[in-house]
Amino acid sequence: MTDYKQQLLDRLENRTAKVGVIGMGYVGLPLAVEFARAGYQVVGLDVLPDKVAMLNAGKSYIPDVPTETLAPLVESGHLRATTTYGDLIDADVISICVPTPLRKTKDPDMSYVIAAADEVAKVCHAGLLVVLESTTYPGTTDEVIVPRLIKDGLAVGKDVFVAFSPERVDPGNPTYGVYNTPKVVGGVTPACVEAVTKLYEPAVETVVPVSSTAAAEMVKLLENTFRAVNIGLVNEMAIMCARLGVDVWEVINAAASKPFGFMPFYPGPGLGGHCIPIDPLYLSWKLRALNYTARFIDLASEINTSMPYYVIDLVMEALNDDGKSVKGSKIGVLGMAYKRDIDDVRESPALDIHELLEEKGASVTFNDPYVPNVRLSGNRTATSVELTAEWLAEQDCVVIVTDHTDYDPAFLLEHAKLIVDTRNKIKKQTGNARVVTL
Ligand code: SAJ
Repeated sequence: MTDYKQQLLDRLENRTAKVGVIGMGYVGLPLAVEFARAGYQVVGLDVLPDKVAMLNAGKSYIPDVPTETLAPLVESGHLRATTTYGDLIDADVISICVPTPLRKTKDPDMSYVIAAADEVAKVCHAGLLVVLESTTYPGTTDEVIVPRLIKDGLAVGKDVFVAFSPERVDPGNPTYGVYNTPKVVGGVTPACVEAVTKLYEPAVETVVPVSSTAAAEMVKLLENTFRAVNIGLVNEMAIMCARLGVDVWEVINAAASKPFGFMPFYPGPGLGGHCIPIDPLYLSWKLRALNYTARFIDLASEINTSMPYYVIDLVMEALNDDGKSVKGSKIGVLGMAYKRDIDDVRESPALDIHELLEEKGASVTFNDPYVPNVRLSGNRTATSVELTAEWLAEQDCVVIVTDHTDYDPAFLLEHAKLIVDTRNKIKKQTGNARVVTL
């Protein structure tokens, strides 16, 4: 009688384990790299052939994974990519890192997870460890992954091993990556926890086991709900401070002098990214099914999604002071990415602001050194314009939406007439332009 748990532990211990990672995106690729660095044989699976071809050529398309890091791992054979699930037939571990977006109706879109789980079921065998990394509602691993793996009579914790481990990738973070960010793991059974801990131990500095997959799923949702709610709080503080004639940035920075019991968050033009605006709504959706209303999540979402409209109000008031209307004005948007120094525009509030200004009749152009072009509604594409003194001078108003480090406040102040600064980028207002800050 084969002891599949021991067989798996041995393969992980001596690094002969073959690890499949499904989804070569901003989560899967950095994870695949750390598994390869740890010495495992890693096969990265993605549905996009172009991504697979680039990876097999040792070229990275994820800014957080330099090509210089990736190439040697491909050359040494520790990492290769494929579009074929059949290549995972002899995997000892399969990690699922696929998107968990929202549908237009704001409820979870589990189609990517289900599609991946159905494919994993086809290559499932005794001795396999499956880890779900995609952020999702509590219960997903037990309710969606497990049933697909045990259909041929395999027993969880004896023949197959199943766990959840939330991804904690912070795109563009120069300090924390997969290796030095503690990894929370929750297993269906104690044997599953033992196996998933053994998997991660050589690939990350710290493994943090919790008692169940639901606990691990909930850890991630607490982390991101914490951010969404606090960002919503500080966005409302910005609106209240504006009503009071108080500088919210001064208030936050002074509050941040408190060495305990306070953590600064900063107001902005809205909440972007594929995580913070979305993950908490997975939790509130799940609780609605249990007849409970997650009021903090709903309120934070309401405030955060209202911020682009608040920015439009600031622009209208600023132009009005100059005797102008939005309609017919030339407005330049600085930064389309959802946060500084990255190229990702998913859920970016800049897209809303660009569209809302156009709807009010403004002629809108944008500059973003990281985003050469963006897709707008109606299948239109807008292209980033060069940030020149001439372009700035042509604008009736310039809106700083993403405070990329590339933007030089002195240059903006020298050449723009009116700046609406939603990120407090223009700390000192010496210069020609009139500046309105969120
Ligand atoms: N934002 C604010 N005010 C703040 C902080 C952020 O308006 O004080 C905005 C940002 O501009 C951005 C959005 O919120 O539009 C999300 O910001 P974020 O810093 O949470 O960035 P993400 O979503 O790329 O990364 C986050 C991780 N960030 C940090 O921990 C700092 C973390 O929450 C998760 O590991 C990751 O999402 C994820 O994948 O869940």
